[in-house]
Amino acid sequence: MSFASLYPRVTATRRIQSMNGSWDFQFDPESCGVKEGWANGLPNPTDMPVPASFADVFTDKYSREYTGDFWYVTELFVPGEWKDGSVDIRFDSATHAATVFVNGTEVARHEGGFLPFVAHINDVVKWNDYNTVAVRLNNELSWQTLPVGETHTLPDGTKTSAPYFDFYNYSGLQRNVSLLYTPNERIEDLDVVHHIDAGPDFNGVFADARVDYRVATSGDHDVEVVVLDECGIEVARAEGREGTIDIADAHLWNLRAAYLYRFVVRIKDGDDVIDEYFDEIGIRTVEVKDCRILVNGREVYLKGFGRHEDSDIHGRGFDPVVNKRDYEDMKWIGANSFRTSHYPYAEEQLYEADRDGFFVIDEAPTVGMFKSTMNFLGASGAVSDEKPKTFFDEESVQTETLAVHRRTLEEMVARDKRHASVCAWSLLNEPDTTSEAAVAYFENIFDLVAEIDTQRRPKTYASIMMAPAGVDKTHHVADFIMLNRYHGWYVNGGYAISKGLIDMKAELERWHELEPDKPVMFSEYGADTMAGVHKLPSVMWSEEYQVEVFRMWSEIFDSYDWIVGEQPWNLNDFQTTEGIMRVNGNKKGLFTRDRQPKMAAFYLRDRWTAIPDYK
Ligand code: GCB
Repeated sequence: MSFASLYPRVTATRRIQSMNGSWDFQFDPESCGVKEGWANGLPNPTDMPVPASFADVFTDKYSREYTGDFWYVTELFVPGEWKDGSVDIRFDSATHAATVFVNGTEVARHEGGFLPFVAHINDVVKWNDYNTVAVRLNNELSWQTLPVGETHTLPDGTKTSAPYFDFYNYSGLQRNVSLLYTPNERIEDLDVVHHIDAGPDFNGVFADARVDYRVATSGDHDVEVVVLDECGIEVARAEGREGTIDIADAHLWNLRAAYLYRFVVRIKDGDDVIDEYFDEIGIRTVEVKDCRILVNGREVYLKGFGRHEDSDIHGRGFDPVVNKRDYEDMKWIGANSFRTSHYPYAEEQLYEADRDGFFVIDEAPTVGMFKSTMNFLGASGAVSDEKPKTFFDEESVQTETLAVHRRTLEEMVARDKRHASVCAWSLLNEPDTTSEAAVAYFENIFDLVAEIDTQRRPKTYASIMMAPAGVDKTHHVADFIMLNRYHGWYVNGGYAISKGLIDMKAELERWHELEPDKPVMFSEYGADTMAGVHKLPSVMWSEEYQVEVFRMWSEIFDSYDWIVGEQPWNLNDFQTTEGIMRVNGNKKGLFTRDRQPKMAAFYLRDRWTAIPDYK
């Protein structure tokens, strides 16, 4: 797993050949592809761009809604001169489960649609020749997939997804696919932990820093680490697989004022470089203390969003252009943070957040662990009387789902642990925390992350409105309390909005009694709003009403100094499963799906540009 988690880079010793482009594509509703030899070529393919979700490129509903097995096949030339090294195909994501074949032979399997994996292909490849690469994917949801849902079969035999979440169940090869060449003896992992020495005159920007590092390799040769500043000037170096690097007067990574050092790692044999890898690393600390979140020892106030990787036609397919626009919109509005709701985003997003100084709450794809009316039953048709009400009471959840969850967290931390922008982990979104059965499960996964994240970042989960203070049974595991609350929309909507303010304040005071040392932040609140609908006086769905909802929330946030952040739902409107609760998608965006501001975006811009990133 560790090699798979290193972001691919070309260096003195490493090569990358992009496998993005047009692949052959075919649905396999009978799951007969393996038996019928589709791994060697598809009988009746159409072409499909990679990366992209397949759903929205089609014009018929059967294809868009397709649930089950489906295949991607391409031809791959493998350079003969790469024979002396390791050749691997890296899938940045394959949603949700994948089996990879090269020249008809299975080379890898992976479950989980939002994290990378590699297929090692040296043993099956034809060198300096063309090879057939086939991927069988499956996008069905169950209680053992993350995210969680069900798969139903309609009377005509077609399968359909019933997600326990509202975002559309986009799938396919949605991120980059690359062919990697690395030396056989190679760097497989790099771990860094930062300490800063902030003296009495510390201004938050420069401080003497100590970086504890650890390099994992697949051989025995010596390792060197060289640190370059942003001008390419060497500022420190160290020998050995683990040790400490001192950087005097280091330029720290800060919110919206990033600084990145280049850490170059080499395996050496005398003067010969056996392997070289580098990463752009920001030096910063993050901790929770006395009701505050501190970055470099300074108190931050988080302004930002819950987001989605979602855009027109591309679906969840990684699109650097749309992504860039999201960052520009976030900067324009005065944001300094976001949560990767509800799955780990493409690594390119995190590199952008590193460069732009965004505080990222990195969320696992653990959404939908709540069996109730809030699971968008009306929208998705996921109603089932057979299942118990409480998700965590189910035995298979405590065994199989827990194992999947643990493996996913290991992959997420391995991939994202070096990013300065990743300042906190969200291990679940809106789980059912009302039952005792959740307690041991939560302790298990929170302990795991405490153990594997050497930077010991704060950990939390997004709390659902039906598990308020006093009902929620798992908050003891969270380092800070993160609330999704919908006063002004799902409850206390419209004219009753003033009651929302009173009810929310009452709940907040209860939280503070229960957890007097933990800061609280809001990771969701908002109102569905159709861009262009205006009404005086306001009604729900109008742009005027969305502004009123945000004004109400601002009043709440400004009432308590232990509230450390506000992240409304959502940066943009996004696609959902069709249903009675949504008008062609979730419309709680501050921006439309084509990334244009609604009226409330101007309200928030005025508010946020007046609130400093550091208190
Ligand atoms: C939530 C979920 C989010 C939904 C949102 C909504 O609580 O976490 O995924 O999109 O509510 O708009 O209903």
